[in-house]
Amino acid sequence: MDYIAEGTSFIRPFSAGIDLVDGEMTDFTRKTERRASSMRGHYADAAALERLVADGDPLHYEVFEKPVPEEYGHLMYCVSKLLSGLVGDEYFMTKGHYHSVLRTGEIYLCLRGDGFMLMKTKDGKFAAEPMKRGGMVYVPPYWAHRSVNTGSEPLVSFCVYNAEAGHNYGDIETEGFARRVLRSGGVPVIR
Ligand code: PAN
Ligand code: ZN
Repeated sequence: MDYIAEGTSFIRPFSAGIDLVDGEMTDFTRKTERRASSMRGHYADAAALERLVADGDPLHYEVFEKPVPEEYGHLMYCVSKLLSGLVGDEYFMTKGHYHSVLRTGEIYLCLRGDGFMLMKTKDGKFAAEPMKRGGMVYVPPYWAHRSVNTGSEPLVSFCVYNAEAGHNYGDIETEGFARRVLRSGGVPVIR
């Protein structure tokens, strides 16, 4: 097998199932759950978040994966399911992250729901793209990304990114995002 590149494992092809109604990977081998208590420090209204934690600590989102080797050449992919809800006036959202290998991008294909992808760079650029069923969002290299569910049903996406990317959550914990998505007059406003 001298055609196998150094640093890129050879694996057998495989397939995965996605339940498009429930927005879940049906044969996942890893599931990450984030509840209200995992989201401390991210929402503007910390007291509202603590009330949610005390009131059953509801699920905010789940990420379903059948991971591949975290190496150059492989493509990691997942199904991300962000539930509908509010923390104070702020819509449920993901923690958000930069990729540890900053020069790696990502594609999100939205399968269900309504929301936004918020994106930011280290030097202060900001962007927001709508997410809705059938819409694709391209997250270029260097852009941190966070999804926000502004609808009444789960916001579900299929994500694909370089498998060696890694996730840097720490910088977002300290920097935050310049803008938030809030419900104002019953509709989402980015400010
Ligand atoms: C996605 C995210 C997923 C959850 O798969 O990991 O939506 O968001 P957080 O990772 O910010 O908690 C992705 O962007 N992977 O790179
Ligand atoms: Zn990512």
